Amino acid sequence: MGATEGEVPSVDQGQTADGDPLAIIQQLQQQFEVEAESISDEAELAELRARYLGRKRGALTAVFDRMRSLPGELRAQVGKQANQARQLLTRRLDEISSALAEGRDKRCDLDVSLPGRTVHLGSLHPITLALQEIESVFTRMGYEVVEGPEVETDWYNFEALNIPKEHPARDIQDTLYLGGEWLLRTHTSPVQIRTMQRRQPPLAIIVPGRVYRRDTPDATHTPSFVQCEGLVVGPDITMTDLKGTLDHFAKALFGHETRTRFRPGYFPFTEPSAEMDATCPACAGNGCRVCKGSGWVEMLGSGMVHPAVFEAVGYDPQTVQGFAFGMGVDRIAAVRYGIDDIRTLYENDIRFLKQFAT
Ligand code: 2NM
Repeated sequence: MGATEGEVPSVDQGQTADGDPLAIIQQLQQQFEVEAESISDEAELAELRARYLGRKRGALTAVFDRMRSLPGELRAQVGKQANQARQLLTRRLDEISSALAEGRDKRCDLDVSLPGRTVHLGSLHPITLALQEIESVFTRMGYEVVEGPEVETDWYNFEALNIPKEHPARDIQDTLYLGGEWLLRTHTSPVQIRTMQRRQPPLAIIVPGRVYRRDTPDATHTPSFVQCEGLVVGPDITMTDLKGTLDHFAKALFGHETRTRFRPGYFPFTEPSAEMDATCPACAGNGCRVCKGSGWVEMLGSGMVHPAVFEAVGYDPQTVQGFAFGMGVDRIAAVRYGIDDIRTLYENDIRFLKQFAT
């Protein structure tokens, strides 16, 4: 504080050199201004207010008190001056109070006018996005989503699926063996086997999950990838059910104008087997980078479940039939999003993944 509290009492007692009340008021105002300059916090401000305007020890209050003993005309004059001074001091004290409040905001470095900081949220992986859409199409048709273990036995991964011992798919070059009968599943079909063992038909399930193969990575292969298989079992399930269901799936995923074609295929666990192509969703079948100019994209493999598979799980192939299908979710995602090398989907480069933020 520039002026100390001790300087005021002389005025407090109403004693100035000439004792003129008007001069006292003027002196008080000047003195107040000097002291007001150095106020730096709330407490000092309260002290200043009390010292000039306080009911008990206010210097200006004292002037009002002494006014009563003055002769009529002088009293009116002094009263007017004192009132003006009180107004002035009050306004000045309020100004200082607001200034202090503003300063308080500044001290905590809060500039409410600054634009907000952008919070970068993560986003779903394109494979997850594609899988969610695939699951959505099938659950809307009444399918259940089932999952199962990635470490499997030879029986669940091969034997039960009618894949004989000499079959090339069992070759050490395709399968990652863990020792003994254990291996990393090469497809999600063992989950279908487990589900059929646990439950009786009718059954309509899709089985998404990670699978493993001893492959050398290239634009269309990765040693681990996400697959989604499906299985329907019931009395009188036919190839027509398969075609109608999978054609609907293609249209639901790629758009209603999509057409499909079925080519003969081969899987040990289905007979007959068929590969399904869809018209390229990127170019409507005219030919482009995504479909390598052909107008068609490979979507999935499918077929009628082989009787040997039903026998392996204890179903009677004379009374139940079924169809099954399987697709690489990464390949579906690649077609869907125009990605020409599926390895990109497994590198997790944040600059790539960011593009799928919604
Ligand atoms: C495919 C193609 C064709 C398939 C078969 C079965 C099971 F367990 F029922 F025998 N599950 N999945 C299947 C059939 C999978 O993937 C390309």
